[in-house]
Amino acid sequence: MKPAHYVNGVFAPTEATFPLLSPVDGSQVGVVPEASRDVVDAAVRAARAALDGPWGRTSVEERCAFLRRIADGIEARFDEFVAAEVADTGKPRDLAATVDIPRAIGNFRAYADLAYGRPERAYPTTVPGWSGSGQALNYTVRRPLGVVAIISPWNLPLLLLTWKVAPALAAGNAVVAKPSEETPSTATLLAEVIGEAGLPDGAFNLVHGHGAGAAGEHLTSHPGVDAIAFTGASATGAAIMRNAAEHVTPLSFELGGKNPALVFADADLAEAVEGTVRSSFTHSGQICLCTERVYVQRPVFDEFVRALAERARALTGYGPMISAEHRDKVLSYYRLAVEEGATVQAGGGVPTFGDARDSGFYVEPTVLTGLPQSARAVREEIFGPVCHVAPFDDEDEAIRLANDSPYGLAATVWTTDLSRAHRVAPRVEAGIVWVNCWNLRDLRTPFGGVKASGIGREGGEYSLDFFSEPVNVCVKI
Ligand code: NAD
Ligand code: 6OD
Repeated sequence: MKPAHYVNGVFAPTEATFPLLSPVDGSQVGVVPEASRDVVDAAVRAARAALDGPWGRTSVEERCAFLRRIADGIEARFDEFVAAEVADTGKPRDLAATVDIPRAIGNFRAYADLAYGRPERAYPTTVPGWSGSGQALNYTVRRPLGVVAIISPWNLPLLLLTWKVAPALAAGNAVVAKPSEETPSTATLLAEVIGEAGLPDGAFNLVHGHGAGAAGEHLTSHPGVDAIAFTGASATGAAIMRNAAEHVTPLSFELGGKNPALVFADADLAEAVEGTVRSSFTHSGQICLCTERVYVQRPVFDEFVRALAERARALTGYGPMISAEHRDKVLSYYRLAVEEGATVQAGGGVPTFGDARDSGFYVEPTVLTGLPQSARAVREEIFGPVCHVAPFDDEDEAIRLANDSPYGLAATVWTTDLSRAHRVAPRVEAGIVWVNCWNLRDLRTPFGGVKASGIGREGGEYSLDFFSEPVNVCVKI
């Protein structure tokens, strides 16, 4: 399968390409087309025409049926999707087969259920002193926003793309999507499946290419785009926002994080250690929800650090960083942390395997201690398999440390004291707080961040709200 643009129901050839490298061994595994401004224009025009054509006249029942067919189509080609995701990202097959691809299928099924079952409100209104019945009925209908641009990152390529495509289509929008330049393959397979599902031409379009000064920027600054849903780095969000300001284009942003974990002395320590191994090192830390700051109550601090470092050193079978550039960024933070005074409790370098992976983009799972809260390695998102562990004395200090960050995406609280959990969770400045668990997802719940971690919420009805506009109708009775 060769990555290709998909515009108006057709895979479009392109002359400009760039190489696709395997993160596992650095070898070239393909080429990716780079969408010019003309290709982006054509995709936006096709999306607009779809809204004016059969797609714009579909009922919610018809759209939900399309979503279910797309889910079935991905499921029917499950192994192909898994292989493509593994090839692009280098992530362990197990992760792609149990998280990425099942969740992509789940996203379409969940939004088929949610959109179909969605009630709207009505308000019977009494108007005192009005002749006639003295009553009116206000009710709300929702209409799609129009042409929506969806821009997604490389870490969970299909999961995060479909997380937005499914509700956008369910709400009746026409989509122009641009996946990350690092991970074009499952998006291309998705376009094939969408074509096979019979979606009207132009309802879903796909363009590939880079972000700044390229396809991503052409798309998000396009005057024909009615809304932008973006997942990626906070700095990219700021750049997109500057372009979107020109046309006052509405946006939904899921951005970076520097997520804290709070481990109280009353926690089940073994569970907290295992939970932190998962939350810091799953997908080699390349998930926006991963824990990079761990605060541990002083009586159990030494024991926790010892156990976490031991588990980190024992990890095997982990995947690489997505690119040489990202590996270098993560390693630069490993070096910076040491310059800033960190003690390296585990990892801190590049592993050697004695095989082709030595040419890949791997870094070691790393546990640091000893940094002040002001250190850049404690404040800035690294997006690799690394966490810094620091002690705290009481609940107030734990909350103060957790909140002392420009970010506010997700937090994890480990305690066996239920009252404490309920006290602490709402005081943490984050969009999502997990207690004694991590990344346990229910797709109906609000998902997103505060501060530099995002704007708005997605998930369940929150996504359907973003991707539609309420229109109030007032009828005099
Ligand atoms: P990125 O911001 O570099 O790129 C994301 C997407 O934006 C890519 O498709 C890229 O081509 C495009 N892009 C880049 N510059 C652009 C521009 N100027 N205009 C338009 N599009 C542009 O992010 P990444 O490196 O792919 O992903 C890692 C980042 O994403 C991390 O910061 C991580 O925390 C964040 N992230 C957040 C969430 C969340 O749900 N909050 C989820 C996953 C990743
Ligand atoms: O689980 C999700 O719905 C979601 N949006 C996850 C984001 C992970 C960030 O890398």
